[in-house]
Amino acid sequence: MFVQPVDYFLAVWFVLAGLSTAYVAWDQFRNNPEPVVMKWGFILVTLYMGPLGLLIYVLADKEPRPGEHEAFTKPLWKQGVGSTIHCVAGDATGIILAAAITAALGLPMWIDLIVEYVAGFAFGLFIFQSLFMKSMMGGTYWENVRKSFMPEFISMNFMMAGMAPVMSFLMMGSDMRAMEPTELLFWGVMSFGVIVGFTAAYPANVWMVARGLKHGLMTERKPEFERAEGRREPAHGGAEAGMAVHRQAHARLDEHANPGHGGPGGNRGAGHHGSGHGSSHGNGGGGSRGAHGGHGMEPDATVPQLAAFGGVSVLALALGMIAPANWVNLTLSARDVGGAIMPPGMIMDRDTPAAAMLDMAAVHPRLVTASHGLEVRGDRELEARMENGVRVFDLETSVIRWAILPDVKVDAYAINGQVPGPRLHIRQGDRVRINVTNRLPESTTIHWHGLILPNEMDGPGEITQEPIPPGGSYRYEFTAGQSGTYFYHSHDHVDRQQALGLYGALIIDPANPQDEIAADHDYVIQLQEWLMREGLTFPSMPMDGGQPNYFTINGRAYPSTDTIRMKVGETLKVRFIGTNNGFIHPMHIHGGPFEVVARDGETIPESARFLADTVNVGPGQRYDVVWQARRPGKWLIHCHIGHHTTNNNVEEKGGGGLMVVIDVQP
Ligand SMILES: [Cu+2]
Repeated sequence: MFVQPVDYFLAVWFVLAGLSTAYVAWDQFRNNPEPVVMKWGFILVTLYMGPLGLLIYVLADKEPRPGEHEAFTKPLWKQGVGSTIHCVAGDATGIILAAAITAALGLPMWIDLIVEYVAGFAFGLFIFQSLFMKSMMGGTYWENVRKSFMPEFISMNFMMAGMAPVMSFLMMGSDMRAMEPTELLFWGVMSFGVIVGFTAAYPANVWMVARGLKHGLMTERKPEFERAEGRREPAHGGAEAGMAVHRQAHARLDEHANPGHGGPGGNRGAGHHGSGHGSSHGNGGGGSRGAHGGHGMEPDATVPQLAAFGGVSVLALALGMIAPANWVNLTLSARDVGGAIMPPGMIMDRDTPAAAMLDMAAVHPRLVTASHGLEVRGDRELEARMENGVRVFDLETSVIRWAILPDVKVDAYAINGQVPGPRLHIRQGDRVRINVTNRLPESTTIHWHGLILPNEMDGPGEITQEPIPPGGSYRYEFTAGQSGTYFYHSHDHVDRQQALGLYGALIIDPANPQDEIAADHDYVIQLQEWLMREGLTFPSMPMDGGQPNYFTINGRAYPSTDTIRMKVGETLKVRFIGTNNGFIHPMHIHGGPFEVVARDGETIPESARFLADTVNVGPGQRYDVVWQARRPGKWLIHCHIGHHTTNNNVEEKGGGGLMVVIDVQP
């Protein structure tokens, strides 16, 4: 799914890769005189490396003009490319197939890497390299497997030394959609890994071609007369056709009298192996000693050289496979964290458990079922339905897109499609039943904060009840014996769910209306922090990478918060509710002190009430305060932590976030 800029980039990349591959395939089979295995090598590598594969093909292998392939492909660097191509074509195919399968099976990343190495090596050795050798060199299949083993081992080690760290760091990086084969990002990581692997394996391949250990590029033509007659396939068997190819190639090369060839020994290996199987450029080089025209190569690498190169390749492989485990948790699998997108600043190390990652992961945009602008308010009072004297409320959780500012929308966990959830307004002594249906991608529960009720109605997941699974529901029922300012919130994965919006006000009027501390205006303030980066919403929490950058009162950030309108002399009861999840907000009112009349739903006896102008509203706390409008003008209610009155660290219209204006008329 397209949720990040990289997704669009990758879509373009893979279209280009498709076009590049189509061109290489077309050109290989129509114009390029080389063995079929080599044609497929370039086609596969172009599929994996996209436009880069095409570039390599055109620069190193595509016959520039008819008859020039032999001379064109002779330089050692191109022979090295050819050798790397048939290594990468086999190895990468094995690695990518293994990666897709292990991801689907849900194996831990470190096992993935080992399976990928084995599969890549096997694919390269048994299929690509040995079949390739056999078609070029003749001999039995197992002879070729034996001869290919050491070159393939060295090449594969370097290939994986480059590819493994790319996979480890990017798959267990910040966007773990890279672990899901259903995501473009997975294939993008594979492509990038192949490019890095190709680069890492190339120097070794150049050396091995030069030493006659591996083949590079070759030319294979149909005899002239057959092409002239327009016949697609040689009518006669391999040996005779091979002879014809041989003669013709040599004839061409003589005509071209390539002056650039045969520097002092530099092309020796390429020249040597070319002449060795007699299908290409062959014996022009002064240093060439292999003009015998028979099958097989005669490697001139010494045992110490091979041992040293092999040893270093093993070290490189070990480093590439093991070193990333120092930084990222390679014990996790696609099933543990696949698809999770982490907040940019989250510190993830080799010990970070999958549950921590899932807790902090972004709300996936594909889960959003509705999108609302500023015209839809949160905290709307929910009408009860009467059933046999019981007040019945239906609550339903879901993922919505919610506007906190005109141009900022968060992906929130909502109750009845609003943030905060609907206000439940009841009277002391009411019997209430609340049916909660869960439409979230994860389980949830609801806790009735501060209420005295039967234990099984209290809500803590796995403690008093089984969490409500996605699609499930639970019936809460109790009699409200208390009165005052309360609230409800999720009590399952609270760290994540409440921080994404699962809470709402529960206002209980006293049974005796005389017990209500009266004011001319009554305003509820529910606080919340948000973390939004790169278009994605993460649950904010007091943890690295979880620090919030938006703050809301009743689901809106200033200047989109309400304005409270009143007249001089009138009183305003503000009910602060600590729906904030991980942060404390010293809430302050301008224009003179207020009287604190209730705390946590409990009315404070008259003699103990006190004046203040700031109260620390910690998570879960409630303060009812009564403020009198003494003078006309615009007076603020705001959090006294400066950062909490900004929107993404920016002040607009005098502030942001946790700020409400009281507009007092004379
Ligand atoms: Cu604050």
